[in-house]
Amino acid sequence: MRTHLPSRKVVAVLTVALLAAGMAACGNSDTGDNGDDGKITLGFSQVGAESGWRTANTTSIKEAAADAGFDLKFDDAQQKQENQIKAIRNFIQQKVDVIAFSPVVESGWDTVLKEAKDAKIPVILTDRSVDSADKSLYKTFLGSDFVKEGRLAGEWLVEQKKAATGPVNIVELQGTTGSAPANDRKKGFAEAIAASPNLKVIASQSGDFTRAGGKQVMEQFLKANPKIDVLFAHNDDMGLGALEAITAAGKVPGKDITIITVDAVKDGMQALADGKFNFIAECSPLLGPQLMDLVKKVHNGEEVPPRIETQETTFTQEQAKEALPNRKY
Ligand code: GYE
Repeated sequence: MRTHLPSRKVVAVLTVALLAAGMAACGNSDTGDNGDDGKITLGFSQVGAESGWRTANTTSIKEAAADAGFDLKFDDAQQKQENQIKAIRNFIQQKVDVIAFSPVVESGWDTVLKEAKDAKIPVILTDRSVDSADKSLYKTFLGSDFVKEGRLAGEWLVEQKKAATGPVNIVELQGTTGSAPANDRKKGFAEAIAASPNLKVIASQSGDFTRAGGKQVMEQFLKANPKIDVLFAHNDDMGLGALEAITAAGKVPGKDITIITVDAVKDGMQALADGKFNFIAECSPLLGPQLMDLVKKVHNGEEVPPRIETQETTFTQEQAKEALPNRKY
């Protein structure tokens, strides 16, 4: 019986042809792609999973990388700089095409950034920046203006308390010690309230950007200070943790203590709409699509602006009620 199977000879010819086509595709690597599949490989070192902001940021980055068709190597540093340095060194060893990372703290990056530069792997900073004097160690920094966020929080408070005659006691929950958002939000807030002598920060400590940290430090603040009028928390999560401590101390959050936070993630916006928070300065975590666009550009050797600032707003309780139904994170 005759079959329609191709002869051995035909199979052999086809195989050779397919192999040749495959090799041609692989050999087409003048763009510097390291993988065999021609995809851009992006090594991304994330800070951790400390907050609602961070979770939304990770989702944004993973989704945008998939949409862009990149091969993403994602590492979670669990809020430790040493883990980030290790991850970056791994990316260099694996010869990824581009490295992006959100530096947990500002200082101490020069050596590893120099290693990436020597390996000719472009680096993009996202969300948080570094304090390196040598700006040639990275291509660009995509993220928020944290000083501005702190200033907006302070300016709102100054306006609210402009009729106050007596002292207004403020406690501050700082983010991770040494991180850009903690340093900068503290600075912006302090600048904004500086001209109002009755507004005074009576205690300021790190809650590490976590709910547990916010709760624990607020408990200490409440024990040590009988009169607290205002809480400025450097993110929603610490503010949310502090709510528990405030309620447990028999005080009404949003009334007895005015609460100002930063981020505007869903849980924070809910607390604001419910009257437990009083004001939020927004900080957008949805950096993924813009980051992937930059990755493509630096990979192609295109010039990119050295600083790209995220667009943000602020929310009062009324504005939070309006915005909440459409909030994506
Ligand atoms: O505000 C906080 C997170 O770096 C902007 O980190 C980010 C901050 C954000 O843990 O919630």
